[in-house]
Amino acid sequence: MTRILGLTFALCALVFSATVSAAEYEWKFALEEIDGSVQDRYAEKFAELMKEKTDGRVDITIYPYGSLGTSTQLTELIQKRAIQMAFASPGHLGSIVPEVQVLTIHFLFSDDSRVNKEVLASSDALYGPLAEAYTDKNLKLISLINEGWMVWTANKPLTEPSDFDGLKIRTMVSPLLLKAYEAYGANPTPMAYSEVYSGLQLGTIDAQVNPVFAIEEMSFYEQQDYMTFAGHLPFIASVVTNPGFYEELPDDIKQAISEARAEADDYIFREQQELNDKRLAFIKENSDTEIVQLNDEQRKAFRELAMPVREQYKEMAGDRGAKILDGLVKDIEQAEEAMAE
Ligand code: 6CS
Repeated sequence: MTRILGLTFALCALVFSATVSAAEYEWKFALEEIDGSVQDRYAEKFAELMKEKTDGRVDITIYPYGSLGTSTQLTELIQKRAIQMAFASPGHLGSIVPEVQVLTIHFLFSDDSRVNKEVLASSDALYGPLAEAYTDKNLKLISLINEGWMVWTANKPLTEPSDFDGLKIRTMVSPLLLKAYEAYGANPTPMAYSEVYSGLQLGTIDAQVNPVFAIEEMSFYEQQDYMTFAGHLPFIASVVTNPGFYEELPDDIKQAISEARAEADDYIFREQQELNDKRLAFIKENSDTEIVQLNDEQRKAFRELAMPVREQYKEMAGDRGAKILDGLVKDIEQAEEAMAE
């Protein structure tokens, strides 16, 4: 009932927010993050590039988190063709597209962010069978971007798996994330992004995990004494549209999307690194939060426990999921080799 009411509210908000514009195409781009975030910076750049490349024929309005609903509600708005573009993080989208949870598996990606960028831009596994899985759920995958390394925050350092024993760590809602943290002995608690701060404040959760920029802009660090960097997973988000809407676009607009996507991907790769660095410096200067960096030996203990989660992924995502996982592992290895040359 709450979800239906939320969606109805979002649809009404969209109707009332329609503005007069001279552009031939007016698109709404909804974010899972607030103003100034990585997704906001990406959307701003994408909108600017689309305007330039189409001589103003495409005008994109950005809707930050909170204006249209939770991540899952934004995905529903895309499926219903009520909005034209949105971010959909695998950590939430996995409840709708099980195969996308491959992008939430710990210690699968390279430690080298440049390798991950290449893979996210052009992996055959991701833009082949994974994109097909999106289409089956009435979504079109436009792009995949890396928003920075996920960091664990808690009121203690999390340096070995036993530190997770019974820890109530908030996760996004995709079911594989629960398996990932259960493998470390934790008590994972899925909830919407908007509820995390109060969850930490009221003690309904002990810990959470997000990239640095988000820990700063959502003020999570105010409620947590430690940030532990394990390098276990880059935060990946997908940019989506509606397949029917996309197919009806003329070829020149589709071409502009393809070019704008490639340029915005390059831009955000640099921008997110700078933003994450800047916000970590801010947290260090403005709080007593302790920063903990795991060494190779410590990471190995977590990696070993995370390996069986790959089999659990295959059980959840079926034959197509198995093909995506095996293909992605190869694509990462090949990109690592190419980077080493
Ligand atoms: O933790 C979350 O739910 C959210 N975190 C980020 C950084 N972006 C969107 C996502 O919904």
